[in-house]
Amino acid sequence: MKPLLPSAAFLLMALSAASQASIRIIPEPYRIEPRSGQPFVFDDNTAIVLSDSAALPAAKRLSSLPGAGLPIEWRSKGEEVKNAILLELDPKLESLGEDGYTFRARPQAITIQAFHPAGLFYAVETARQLLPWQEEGLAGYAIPPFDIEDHPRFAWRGLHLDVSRHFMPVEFIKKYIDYLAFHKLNTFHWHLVDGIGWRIEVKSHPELTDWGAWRVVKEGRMPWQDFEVWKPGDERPRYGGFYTREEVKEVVAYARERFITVVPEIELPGHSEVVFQCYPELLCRDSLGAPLPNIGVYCAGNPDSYRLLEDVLDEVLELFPSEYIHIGGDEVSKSNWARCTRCQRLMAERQYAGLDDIQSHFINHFDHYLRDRGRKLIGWHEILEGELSPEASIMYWGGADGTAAYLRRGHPTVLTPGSHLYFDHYQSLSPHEPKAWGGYSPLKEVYEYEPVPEELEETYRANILGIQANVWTEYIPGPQKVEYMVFPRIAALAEVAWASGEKDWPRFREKLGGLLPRYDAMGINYARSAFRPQASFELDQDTKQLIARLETELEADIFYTLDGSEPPSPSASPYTEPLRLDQSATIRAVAVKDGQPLTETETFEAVLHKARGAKVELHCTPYGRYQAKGGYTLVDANFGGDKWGNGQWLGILNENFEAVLELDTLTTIRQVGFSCIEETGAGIYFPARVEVAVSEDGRHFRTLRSWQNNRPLPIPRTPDIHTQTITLEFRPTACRYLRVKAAYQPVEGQGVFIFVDEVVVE
Ligand code: TNX
Repeated sequence: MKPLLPSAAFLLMALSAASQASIRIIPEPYRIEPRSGQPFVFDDNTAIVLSDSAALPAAKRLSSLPGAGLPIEWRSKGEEVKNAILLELDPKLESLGEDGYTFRARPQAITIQAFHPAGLFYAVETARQLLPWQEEGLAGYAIPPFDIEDHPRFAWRGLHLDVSRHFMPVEFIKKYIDYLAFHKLNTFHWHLVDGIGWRIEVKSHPELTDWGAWRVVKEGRMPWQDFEVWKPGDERPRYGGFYTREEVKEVVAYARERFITVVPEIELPGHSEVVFQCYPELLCRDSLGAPLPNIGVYCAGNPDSYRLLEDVLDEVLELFPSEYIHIGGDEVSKSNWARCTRCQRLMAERQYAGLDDIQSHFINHFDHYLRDRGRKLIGWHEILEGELSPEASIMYWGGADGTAAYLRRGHPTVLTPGSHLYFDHYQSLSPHEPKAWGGYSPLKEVYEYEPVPEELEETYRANILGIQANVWTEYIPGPQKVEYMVFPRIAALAEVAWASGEKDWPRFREKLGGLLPRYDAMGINYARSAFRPQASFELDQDTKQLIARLETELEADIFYTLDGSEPPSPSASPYTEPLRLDQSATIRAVAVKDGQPLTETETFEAVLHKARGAKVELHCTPYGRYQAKGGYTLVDANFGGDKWGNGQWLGILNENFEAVLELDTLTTIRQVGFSCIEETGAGIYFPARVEVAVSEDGRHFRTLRSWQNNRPLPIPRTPDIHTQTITLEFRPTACRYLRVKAAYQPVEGQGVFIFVDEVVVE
């Protein structure tokens, strides 16, 4: 006979399994140890208990969690507590650092201890994720027994926001700071100045915001095209805004209560067009005394440039107590310096070898200026051009694979790699994504980012101050879209910045699935991009069938159709395994939760053309990172999509494209489609000419057809991305070999790419 009651051992096992499952915290704590035994259960008398006023801010924060409302009570140290959450500082926990804490849940009490109030603060953020978010009160809510010991991996855990390209209201800045705190981030990099908007009040130079905070709105132009400062009296509509000194103080104080440092950025010596629209007299001048064009760069030979910036920095230092002050320093256009009399004089006097030294002269001046006032300079990594002051710190924004080389330069460095942590980049490859700057950094890539390069010598590792994600707002007009671009990638950022353990994508995925309803409750407009089905195609070389895989980054049920109808429809099927296709098909797919589609429907064309899987000989050399799968890229029945940097496109630089495809047997063909992509602003152009030739022996080719690009020249440089299939039709022709040539479009004074993908043969 079977026993009616489960054994005690089984009960214990079940309990500990359950407790483990429910402790889902982002970022992952250093150590979580589930314990056996009874849970802690809240009732109407549960209180927060403390014995030290240093713990009071954390106690208040805990008490104000949604639905918590727990009373705060005082006890003398060491007194036994029951039915309470005890918050206390413990000098013995120094080894956990200022941000570390321990969190123990037992049936009688929850005990939170830390060395420093910052640690208590982070423990409360952990508690926030353990408690329910509905405003229903906690009575009856149970917390399983466990121990947490936690501390962060990196000291600088940053998130940046560009408020120059688009102004963000101060209420939103506070919300943003709350978002950082929720994710245990501790540095808010406030990008207050850039070429098209000055956003911080400066008492000594009121023009900077009276004029420089506003720009003329121009229909159909991007804000930086024909940028023009708006001045009172102008009838045209204006756009902009700025933060008053009072607002800045408010933000800094708000952040400090959350253990967040606000690092201000004042761009110099470049990215400053707006400054010279306010003060044209500061522009570099040629030998006749005429001002040089406003390319956003300060004159390095004019003492007034330094005076203005020192005045600005004096006020910035008053408002911001941060150790680091960011001075920009990225992408400086230096050409004026070569033509400016004063800059040339400076160069001669100092015997500088080149323009990079002028840049260093400028940067190092402010390095000293800040150091004399007890602060540290940090700037984008381009400040290394020339000879940078050894004390200066760097913010590295190149690709993650270039990190080690920069760290070996020996400067303290914050890593903000453009390859992984640019939250202005796309989160999915779907054409439904709202316009972004370019680039592609999906959630999983952010999560998988490893800051410390394996090959980096131990001695240089200490140069890593930490990591940060950047949010540039060229295409982000306001808070709603900031939230879209930042969430949920901020959760992955938090993991990389805080957690020390092995990466565990399935666990992160599951934890984030649990966090999304909380984001909903917080009213956050997070992106559902991680629920957009992505298709990948693989050719089965034996059967020549196309295997189509559908997947989403975050867990969801996918429904698809092959008849063109919109899923979830009666004809939709749940996706359970890869599809094997014998002929071309249109796959439409969507992720569904509780019967509701989570995103727009994605459409994928599966194309089974006659050259699929053919042998390919390339007669050109794909460039650098744009090798994709080599010649096979052209016939893998996989289409590159509309992002040229996604590793699915072949890029050829300053060279004509040429490939020979060898079909399995003599085949009759009547059409060739040449897939290409263009972003003229990035130097990628459609070809000038395409030509198709055929052969039966692979040696003697006969040209069947050619195509000529008849666009008027010069072709404008724009950031728009276009894809095109250039189709060449001809009389049905039997062949074994097919040669495709594409000539690149020469452009005066610059390199030109051709980007090619599938060659579709029908
Ligand atoms: C480069 S990254 C910039 C920004 C742009 C960004 C767009 C850096 C230091 N400078 O000015 O907004 O690219 O992704």
